[in-house]
Amino acid sequence: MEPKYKPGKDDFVVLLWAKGTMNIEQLAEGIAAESSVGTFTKIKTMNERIFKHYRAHVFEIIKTSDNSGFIKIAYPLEHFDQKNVIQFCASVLGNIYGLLEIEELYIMDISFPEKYQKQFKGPIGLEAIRKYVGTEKSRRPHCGTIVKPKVGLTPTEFADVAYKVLSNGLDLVKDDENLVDQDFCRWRDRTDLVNKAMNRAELETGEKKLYCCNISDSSIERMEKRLDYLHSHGLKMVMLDVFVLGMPATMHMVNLAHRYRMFTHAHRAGYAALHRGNYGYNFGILAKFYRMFGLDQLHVGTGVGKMDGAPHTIRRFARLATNNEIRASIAEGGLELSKFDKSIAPLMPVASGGLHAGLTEGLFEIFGNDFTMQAGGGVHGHPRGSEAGAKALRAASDAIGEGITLEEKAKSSKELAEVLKKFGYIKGYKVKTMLNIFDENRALFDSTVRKQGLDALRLFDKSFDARE
Ligand code: RUB
Repeated sequence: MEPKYKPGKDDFVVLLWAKGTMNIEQLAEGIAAESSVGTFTKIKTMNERIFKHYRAHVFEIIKTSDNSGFIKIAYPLEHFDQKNVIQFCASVLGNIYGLLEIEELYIMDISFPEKYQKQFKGPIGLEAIRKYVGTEKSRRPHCGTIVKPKVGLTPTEFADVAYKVLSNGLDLVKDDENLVDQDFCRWRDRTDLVNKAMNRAELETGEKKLYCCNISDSSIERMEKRLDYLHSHGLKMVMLDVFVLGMPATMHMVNLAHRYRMFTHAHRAGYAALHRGNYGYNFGILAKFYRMFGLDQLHVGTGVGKMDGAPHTIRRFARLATNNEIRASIAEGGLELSKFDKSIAPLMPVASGGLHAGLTEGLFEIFGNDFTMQAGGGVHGHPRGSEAGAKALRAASDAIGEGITLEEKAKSSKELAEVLKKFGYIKGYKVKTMLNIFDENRALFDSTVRKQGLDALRLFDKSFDARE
């Protein structure tokens, strides 16, 4: 333990939670050693130069019991291969999870030095997507749908749904994470028909539309061929299941898409296997990676829909997508300060999962204006079908741009009024109150988490929930 060590601007700082069968000081040193220059015993090959330049420094321990606590470790930039993110992951997110003495290990946050970030180009980004769709001035959230059911529709049925929603106000349609190229809906047939449907909707509405075709595949060659095809047919966005694809495949496909100036949409299916519970690492770390890699749209949760995450947690993820300096606290699970290099543009956060138009005000409190709201069941489950569902979602998005409540907007949008009746209405103030209470009591929550550990943080996440 080096309490006097002050991390410099070229250090990585890692905040983690650990619990185990040894005292916390030993656990911390074991983790730092295993993820840098150490082994289980003293070795003759160690020398002054290696120890000085490449070791990890445990500089803070927030002890919650003899054998548990939060640990901060700084890693020197020289430790890492600065063109190869896999080497970073193998060090910092690697062997330590298998150490016998560890019972709980959750990496909460990592700060990346700006020098390290220089290897990445970052997203084309949020403003470019707004420019393409034509919402730079209105600043309304983008609205889209995942065509449902997730799988089973034929290309004709799929394109028919796409036309209905795009011609009735939506900005974007997308495949679901588990639709790629099954026999009932081959990707090329689907793309051709959706492209026609999209062109027709664009002509009719005078608006630019987006289709996110999911090209995720275990074969890089197939993904490349699909990307080329989408590009040569004028499509502007492509979807990747980034977590299951893994980092190298994701980075490769993003780089290729960006050569074509095509935007990339990241679905994160699978991430929660690491993110939930007290073993693994927080989605915020992946969000940082994905933004540096250059994903242009990223699912970050909703805070009001069907997937996990309280409003304050999702707000932090949304900020990781859009801000260059992000301040957080231990009760939110983040380091005090995270910075993106100015070369890394903001990306468009996507709220998706159990959404419907009646949740839009709550989303606005969490995200502000800059996000895409995607509803699957919330569009196609409208009492009068997908067209009406699309109109309702667009009305809700327009309401945010116009600065009026959904109740007011529903006076001129029958479809929105029907959604509010069927699915309900979380008024914005309810989510705002949750966020305010969290912010006002942040110091108290921080000290509680510091005393009681990761379980206390999980409890705050559950208690600050605006859902009934
Ligand atoms: C949403 C859906 C998406 C989830 C994934 O459908 O199928 O795959 O958004 O979750 P529906 P996340 O709108 O019908 O619920 O965005 O949290 O990764």
